[in-house]
Amino acid sequence: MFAASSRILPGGVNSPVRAFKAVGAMPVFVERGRGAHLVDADGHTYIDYVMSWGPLIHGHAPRGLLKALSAAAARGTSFGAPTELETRLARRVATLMPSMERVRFVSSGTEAAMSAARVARAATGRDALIKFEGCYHGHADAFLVRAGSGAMTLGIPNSPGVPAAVAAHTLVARYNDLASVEHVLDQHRGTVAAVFVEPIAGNMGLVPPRPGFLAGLRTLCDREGVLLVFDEVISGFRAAAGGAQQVWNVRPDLTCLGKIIGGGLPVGAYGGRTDLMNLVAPSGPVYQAGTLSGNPLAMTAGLWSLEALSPRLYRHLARLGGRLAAGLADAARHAGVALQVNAFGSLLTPFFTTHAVRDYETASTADTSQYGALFRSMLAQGIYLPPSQFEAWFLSGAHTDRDVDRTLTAAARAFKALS
Ligand code: KE4
Repeated sequence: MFAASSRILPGGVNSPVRAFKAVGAMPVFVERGRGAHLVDADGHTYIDYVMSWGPLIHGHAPRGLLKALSAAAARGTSFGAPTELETRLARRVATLMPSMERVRFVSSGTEAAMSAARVARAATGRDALIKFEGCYHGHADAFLVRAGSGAMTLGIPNSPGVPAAVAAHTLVARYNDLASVEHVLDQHRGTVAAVFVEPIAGNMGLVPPRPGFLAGLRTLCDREGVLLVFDEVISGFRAAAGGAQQVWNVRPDLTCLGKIIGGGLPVGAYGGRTDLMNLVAPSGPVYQAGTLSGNPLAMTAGLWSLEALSPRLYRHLARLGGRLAAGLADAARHAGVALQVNAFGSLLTPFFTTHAVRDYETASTADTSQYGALFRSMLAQGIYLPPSQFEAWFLSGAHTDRDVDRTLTAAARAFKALS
């Protein structure tokens, strides 16, 4: 299958990280997903910790979602006209994230971030954006500057094809380092439209914000008349029902969403302050549009997913995530393998390094060949991990204690072979 796909698709895949280049293995072709498990084209079953890179907080193919989707599909797949579903999902988003007073749906996190950048530039009349080294906000030109995720994994954080004139407006600071942000703001006073941040960084591997970092960004932005944009494509509805902004009680001016908001179908969203979002066409002059924006099937999947969120789900995710993170650290210690496990709720990344991982620089000290060896050993034992040291592992409501036990047993075996 990979040979056939490689003859027609660049690298044989439709998103780089899926090609397993960074972990020295042949990509798995999936036949189906069920709960927390994947079944590949050869009939092998895996416990899945990619979960489509985050959207599937309820696991693969939940019965209620399939029922809602088949009923929606019977009414038609797309109209290019408003449906009441879009209003209902926007209201649900605004209830969970009160900072999102107005919401616009798009079809990916990339579209959400690039549109939020356009609104921020229009609202402030300024061109520069500040992002953090190792953070990833999708593949729009402005954000492919020292980007994380697949760009970091493949060692192309600054992609060819991005005009120097565009990259020049993207300024880069160090994650978890307010002084670095202050320095950039001092050097570029009056020219910065917005600071874009993953409030919990997931694209250099998982790096939670240090105490005071997010509140510090809010203070600096207020002082400089700069907009604060939270990219909650990963953390939204995952860190908590109200995302990272609820956990740390910091109110951004704009928020970007994706993944969970679509329940596995293509949905992104951006939104925030009414005065800013009223700039968006047709209520204002900032143009942004999309054939499949607000698609009824995607809205149905998003509604089902957000309505199925519950305190019990977050307790389950926190407990299992905690068990998995602690168990990995224990297993590595017993095997004498240097491992730092960063974790937050149902997100985690084990870094093969002795350094505490707080930013891109410390994440880069991780031994990616050891991660590759872990990946291959776990895959052979029926555990499907993110195929990159610089990604987060995702749990879902469908994962069980038995899945975590099996994963830890397999990890102990993998670490022993590494030591
Ligand atoms: P999409 O365009 O892929 O829907 O979203 C881009 C994006 C924006 N912001 C954050 C914080 C993100 O994590 C992402 C996408 N995440 C990656 C995985 N880290 C998607 C996986 C892939 O690129 O195949």
